Order: sequence, then structure tokens, then C-alpha cells
Amino acid sequence: MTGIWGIVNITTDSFSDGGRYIDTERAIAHGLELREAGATVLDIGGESTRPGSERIAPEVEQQRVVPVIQELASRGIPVSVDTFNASTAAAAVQAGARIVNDVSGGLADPEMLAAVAESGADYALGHWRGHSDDMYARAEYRRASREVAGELRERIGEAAAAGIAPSRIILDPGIGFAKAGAQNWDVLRGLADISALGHRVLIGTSRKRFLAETLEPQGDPVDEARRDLATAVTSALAVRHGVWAVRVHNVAATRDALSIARAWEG
Ligand code: PMM
Repeated sequence: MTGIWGIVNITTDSFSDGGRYIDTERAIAHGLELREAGATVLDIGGESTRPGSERIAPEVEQQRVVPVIQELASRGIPVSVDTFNASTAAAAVQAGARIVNDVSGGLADPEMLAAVAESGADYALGHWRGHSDDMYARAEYRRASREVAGELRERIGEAAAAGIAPSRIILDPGIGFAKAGAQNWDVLRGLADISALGHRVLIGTSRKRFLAETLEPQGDPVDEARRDLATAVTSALAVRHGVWAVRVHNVAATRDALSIARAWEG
């Protein structure tokens, strides 16, 4: 059955829910709500990857995520930590996280792959070409899904060389990361290229700009509810393409979409 990763962003500026869950207690409560709604994993992040967002010190990131991870993991909930920093990954696993979700696939912090290998956690390895301040300058592809798959293959090689067992690697083509507009659809259309690498595949389309851009010509403002509906649709389609898990803000909407898609499949 497809997993649903519920997003808990403890940041001041994440593009869709920034600032709402900065407080520890509120972040924990939000995580529990997402779990209740059907999240199979709670993905806890303390630093925004939004275009133009400020980098923060790993210490600040850890102050945000560690207490939330401790509390949620102590309740037996599978937790992942969304970070590019090796020290945060290590602290999070120490606090009970079972998965390190690194959108940079080990490129942002040279210590990351060794830290993950040492931790024993699973590793969600994202496709990435650079930090958000200039990632769109790197958004050049001839055939996006092929190139993304090729670059992921290189990162898998690096991860394996650092001692991360292939069975622990989850691949994410990094929707929105160094990919503009239609390039994201090219990657989704070519998901078979990513699946062919033979790992579990995670997809994160939730509330992203390319969905809003697709809906904008239809006139009405693209508010959060419309982005959530679009996300639920992409989640259901991703399942048809064999994706192992989807990462979303609105777990209930995606859960419903997946239930309906499953009923169709019979
Ligand atoms: N996207 C964001 C953050 N973390 N992690 C994975 N594995 N895949 C993604 O697509 C991804 C991610 C950016 O979105 P957010 O600011 O709403 O969390």
C-alpha cells in the first residue's frame, strides 16, 4: 500500500505553511493530527527549502526538530527528518527518526552520506542541483526524467560507497528542485526512468508552484484548497505509476484520493 508522508515544517518561511508550526507543542499537535488522518510517516523539517529562503544554522534547526521528533517517535510513529545537514541527521536519528530525508542527495553537506551510513537509518535521496537561491538557473534538461535518473544513479553510487546499503535508499526525483514548470511534468511522465533504478520511490508535489501554474489560466485564484485537490490527484496518479510513498501537507485529502484510486484498481 502506498505510504503517505505527512509534512511537519517547523519553519518561519516554508512556502505554504511557514510560521504556523514554529512552536514545539503546535508542531507535535499537528503531527498527531496528520497521523490520525492516515500519515504512515511524519516528515519533520526545521529549515525551509523554498526559493529565496534564508539558510539557518544547524543548531537552530536541531533546536526546532529534535524535541518534536523525540515526542512523536516515542509514541511509536515512524518519523523522518527533512534536512541537508549531517549533524541534524545524526541528532534526529538519535532522537528516534528512522529515515533521513535529504533533498540534496548528499550534495549539500559532504559529511551527510557517512553520517547516514553510521546512523543505520533509511535514506531518502533527492535529485538536486544546488540551493534554492540559484536552482532555477540550473534547470536545463533535454530529457528531464532521463537526466534526473542518471544523476540519481550517480548519487546512489556515492551513497553505496559511503556504506549505505542499497535496500535503505529511497529515491525522490525532487519535484520543484532545479525544475521549472513543465519540466516537473516531464519528470512525472517519465517516472518509469526513476523506478527502473530499482529503489522505493517517493514523490513530493504537495502545493507546489507547478500545480498552481497549471491551474492559473482557469481564472479563479489558486488557493490552498485548490493546491490540495491538485496534490491529491497527482498522488493518485503517482500510485498508478508504482510510487512507494507521497509526501503531502493535507494527508486527509490524499488518503481519500488513494482510497478511491485503490477501489478502481480493485
Ligand atoms: N519538497 C520540499 C521539502 N522537502 N522532501 C522530499 N523528499 N521531496 C520533496 O519534494 C520535498 C522535500 C519542499 O516543500 P515544503 O517546503 O512544502 O516542505
